[in-house]
Amino acid sequence: MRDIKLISEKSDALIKANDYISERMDSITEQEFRHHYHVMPEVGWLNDPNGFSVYNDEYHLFYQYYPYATHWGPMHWGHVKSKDLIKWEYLPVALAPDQKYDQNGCFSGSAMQVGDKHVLLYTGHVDPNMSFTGSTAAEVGEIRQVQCLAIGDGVNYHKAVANPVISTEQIPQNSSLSDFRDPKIWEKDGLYYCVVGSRDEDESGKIVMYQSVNLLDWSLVGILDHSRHELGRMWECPDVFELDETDVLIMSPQQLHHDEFKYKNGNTTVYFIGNLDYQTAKFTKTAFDEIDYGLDFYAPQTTLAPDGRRIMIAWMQSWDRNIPSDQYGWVGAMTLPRELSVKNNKLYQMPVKEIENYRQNEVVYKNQIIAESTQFEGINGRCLELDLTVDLSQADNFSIKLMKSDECETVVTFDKECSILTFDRSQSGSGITEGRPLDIRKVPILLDKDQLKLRIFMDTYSIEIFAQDGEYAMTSTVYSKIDAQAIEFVSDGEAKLSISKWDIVI
Ligand code: DQQ
Repeated sequence: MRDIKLISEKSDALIKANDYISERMDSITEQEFRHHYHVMPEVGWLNDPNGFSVYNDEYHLFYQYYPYATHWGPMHWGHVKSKDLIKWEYLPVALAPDQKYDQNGCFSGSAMQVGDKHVLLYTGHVDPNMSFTGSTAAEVGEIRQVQCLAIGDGVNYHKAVANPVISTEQIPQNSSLSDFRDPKIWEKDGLYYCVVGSRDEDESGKIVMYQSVNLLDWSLVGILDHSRHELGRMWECPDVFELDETDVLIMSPQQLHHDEFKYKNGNTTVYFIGNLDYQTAKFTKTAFDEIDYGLDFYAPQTTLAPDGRRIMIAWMQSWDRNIPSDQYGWVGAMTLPRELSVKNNKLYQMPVKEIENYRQNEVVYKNQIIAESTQFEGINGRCLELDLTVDLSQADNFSIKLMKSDECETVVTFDKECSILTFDRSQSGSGITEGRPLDIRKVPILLDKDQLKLRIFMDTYSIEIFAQDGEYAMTSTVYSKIDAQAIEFVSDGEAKLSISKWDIVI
């Protein structure tokens, strides 16, 4: 990599953020109201995963971060690293909004190792209307987004003197200058590429691709795909990768029209499977679908593990609603990292195998007939994995009640007649009072020989469900009171249940 000139001194904004967190670190020990095995902020607000990458044999994950409050504000990049994707260590905040081109936020972006350096590519956000304390007024009159470079050693990061490296002039014609963000960088055959989320003049989303030989000079290759008013207004957080001999594009479209089962969350995430032509940037798609059918899953990003696995992580939250954990001084968490695969032109996902190293206190029941409400000794709790197979040949439906107490429950039901799996948190007493009143999601599921297979991961305030060996995923937050620990099974016929349960202990 050619020598790239960097701003060497640390800004006041960066020092202030790190001091603010350090001063509070000792009091962040009240674990009862924090997640145990999901990445979450030390204190304050977290949204999108950023810069998910392997650097010097360790996984690094950055995140959109506003440490000073439990609401979104001028974005910093928080930072954690891990040897195994499950146990994470906090590192200093890597980026703060401190330059003219990112004065109102260092928005989402990505990272990769180049030589012995860790390279970050992120969006500089300038918004003259932002009035958060600490932000300076922009000199331009309109919102502008540009792409910027920072380089570091795994702990400290420095912005390039040449920033922005992709400026407003390089945005294709007919594209918004204010919705141009979230670069994902990768290298192929000695060239660097990045895709950036964009919005067309016609008010529909698109993805733009650039190419570079040296990380500083970028040229436009073309447009991967365009929503044509069918799939949202702005396409955020794109990611492109090769997997199982095909190309995959994932992204997070805003303002999708929902149908009976899909795109319920307003802002959701989709994948395209197909072929990317590196000469024209055209992505020819052969299949597409929503990535996750839960209520809280957004802005996923992937990285390639040293052993060749493609791993995805996402923000386990949705926009546009109050988030009850704010009473404990934090908001937002990541999903479990998930291994992706493509089978029969569909994207499958399963939690990374490393989570199994943290299983403890195994409890197993085999071939139990569920004919009425049933609880099993040892099957309860809030921080655990359930692995179950249900034979439904003698039953029409089957439910699991999770996070149950006398006051609340969250129910997962499979209805055999319609072949639909439903997640229902409407009785969870979760305290979601504002925003989109979305409490129920349904996904049509095909059973194999009447066998329903579920893996369910619960942490303090989350439930992640992987059905039929990862063909379907449903991820949701549930802010039920912490004493809601019971688990109950119900069926209208004679469902035959085999179940294993482990506590997840970090
Ligand atoms: N969040 C970031 C943007 C991105 C959006 C700002 C998606 O870069 O488009 O916090 O959640």
